[in-house]
Amino acid sequence: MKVNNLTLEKVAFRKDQYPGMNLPEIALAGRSNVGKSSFINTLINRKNLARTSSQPGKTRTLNFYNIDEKFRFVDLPGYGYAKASKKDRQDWAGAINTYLQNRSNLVEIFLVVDFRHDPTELDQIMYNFILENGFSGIVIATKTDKIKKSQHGKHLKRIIEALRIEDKSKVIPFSAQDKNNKDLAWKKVEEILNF
Ligand SMILES: Nc1nc2c(ncn2[C@@H]2O[C@H](COP(=O)(O)OP(=O)(O)O)[C@@H](O)[C@H]2O)c(=O)[nH]1
Ligand SMILES: [Mg+2]
Repeated sequence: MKVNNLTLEKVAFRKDQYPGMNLPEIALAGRSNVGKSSFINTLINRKNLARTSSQPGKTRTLNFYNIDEKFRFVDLPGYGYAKASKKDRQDWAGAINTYLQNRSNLVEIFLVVDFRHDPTELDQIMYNFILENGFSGIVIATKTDKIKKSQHGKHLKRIIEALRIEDKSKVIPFSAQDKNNKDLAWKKVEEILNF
């Protein structure tokens, strides 16, 4: 898909700050620092529209990116930040729940995991939560550039097993660094949006 115009349409702390439900939305969930913002930047060919950070735990907001007035990527707050307090975790769960329960235009949630490591317990919980909410469960396994090609098969298999994924085509190994599978990721997006 060719993208002409994109904006960070809204940064929302609360429900009353969400944009209208006039466009379909694809949300990105995952551990903080896993590469959610980088995934968005790569797909839309921007260096840093979606703010990336080497400091984990930074994004506390829901960021709505408007792509050509056709759809939105929604960068959800990350989880699993080691220094998160109990209140942080409650705030996080509240923010995610509020979004999910109030968004009839949400068409899919991509779970972003780290290709290098086995999915964490929180990844597994999030994945089940995504499936329970009726989404198909697309997984973006990012940072493949950090692993030797000869080891890719092994890492992919471990992710599929840990998340108990039946349909292998649901996992997209990805890299924001070398753009591995950028086209495939776009294809998925277009498929989901019926473009
Ligand atoms: N090598 C490599 N680094 C990445 C990749 N994706 C993200 N990063 C780095 O990981 C860090 C966190 O990325 P970010 O997109 O901010 O993660 P977020 O918290 O999930 O939004 C940043 O330093 C990125 O440059 C990737 O595919 N390959
Ligand atoms: Mg981010």
